Amino acid sequence: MISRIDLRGAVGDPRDLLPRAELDIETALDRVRPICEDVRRRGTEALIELTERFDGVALTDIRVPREAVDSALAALDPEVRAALEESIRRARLVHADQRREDTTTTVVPGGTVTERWVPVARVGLYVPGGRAVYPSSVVMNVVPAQEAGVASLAVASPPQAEFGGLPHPTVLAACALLGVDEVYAVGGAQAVAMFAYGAGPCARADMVTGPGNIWVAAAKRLLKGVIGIDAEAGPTEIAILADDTADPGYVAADLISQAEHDVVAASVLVTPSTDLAGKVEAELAARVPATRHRDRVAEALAGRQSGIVLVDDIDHGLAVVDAYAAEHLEIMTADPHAHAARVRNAGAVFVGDHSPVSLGDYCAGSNHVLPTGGSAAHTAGLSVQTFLRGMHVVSYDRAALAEVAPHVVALSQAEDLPAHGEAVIARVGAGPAGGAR
Ligand code: HSO
Ligand code: ZN
Repeated sequence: MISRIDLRGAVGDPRDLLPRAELDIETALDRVRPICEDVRRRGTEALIELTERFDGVALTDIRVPREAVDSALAALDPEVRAALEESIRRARLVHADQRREDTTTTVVPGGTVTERWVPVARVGLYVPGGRAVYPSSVVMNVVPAQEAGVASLAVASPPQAEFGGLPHPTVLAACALLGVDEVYAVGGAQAVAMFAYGAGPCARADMVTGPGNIWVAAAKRLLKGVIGIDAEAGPTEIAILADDTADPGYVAADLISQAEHDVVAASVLVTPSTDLAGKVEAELAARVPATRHRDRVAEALAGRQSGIVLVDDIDHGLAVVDAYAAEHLEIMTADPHAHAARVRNAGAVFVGDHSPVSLGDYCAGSNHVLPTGGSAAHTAGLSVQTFLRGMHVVSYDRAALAEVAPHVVALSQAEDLPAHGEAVIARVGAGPAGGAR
């Protein structure tokens, strides 16, 4: 079962004391390189051959027919449909508010810099098939791209023999609900290469996002630069900062909920209360055997990446969770809002007794594509911002250029790039001697 890690009175960087699972992407690179190269050179032909080899499906066309997308929606369970619609509605509310207005700064009279926020033109979204089928992740990737104003959006997901060589029907239905009808039955590294280079009916994309297995992650790393990518998503993590006011049943249920994803998922409780620690251990012992994916959950909780971390007090706990920089951080303390306000590093923070991570996974309105592996210290989750680029638009008139000309000339000389200064002098002359205003 879950182990205890006692950091009370510990000195030094807590990161060294809180182990993390690591994904070894480097070794996958060598296998992925020839696959990507093949797609670059032979396009659709390569995709069809690779799909037969890796997915055991003989495609005639990589594009999923529009009718198949529509009929997947028609066949979708009405309860799941209603839930997805609500998930989309809430996500749209939040992500629409993330849109940015262009700003114009008047630097001097006659000299302005405008920051224009321009969406990426075309985005490819990778959706895994097989064991992990997450229509909710389709929502979380598509909604911010659409709210950013991305004009062209395509989805790729591996074909499944059991579904007649089409991607998973719930994934297709989610695409239909979101108004995405350009879907390709292509998976793995070859899907990333398809978006990066374009192939047959699939025009090249500017960016590819979405979760995936190690081959997808390796292809993204390899082709980064050819195509823009989102952050590499590692195994999911939940950290909970709780004191003795927390409900141990809630804490245990939430630790289990993310452990359910993967045997290498991390579930970490940080608490100054040995009393709570004991109660949570008892709750886990009762709940784990009763949960559907008990073997996977038990392995994840027992893994070295999970644990109950004992700290001196809440201040120490806050320092520990900041150092850990969890993908998801729950705060269940006597004053959760005040404590949450002090958090610096987390992908997303879930405050109080009634904001569990699983709410955020599906229906809070927040995004569930979040930085893992400690990268929350420097990276944000997926948002409208992911799909926008700020573009500076510079506009000076002659007088404004003349006024600053001596400074440009001085800097160009200091860098021994005099032609830079000459480009300005050609327009406004050498300017007042001495360069000062
Ligand atoms: N917790 C996962 C997202 C997810 N949960 C999808 C359920 N479905 C990573 O944030
Ligand atoms: Zn989840």
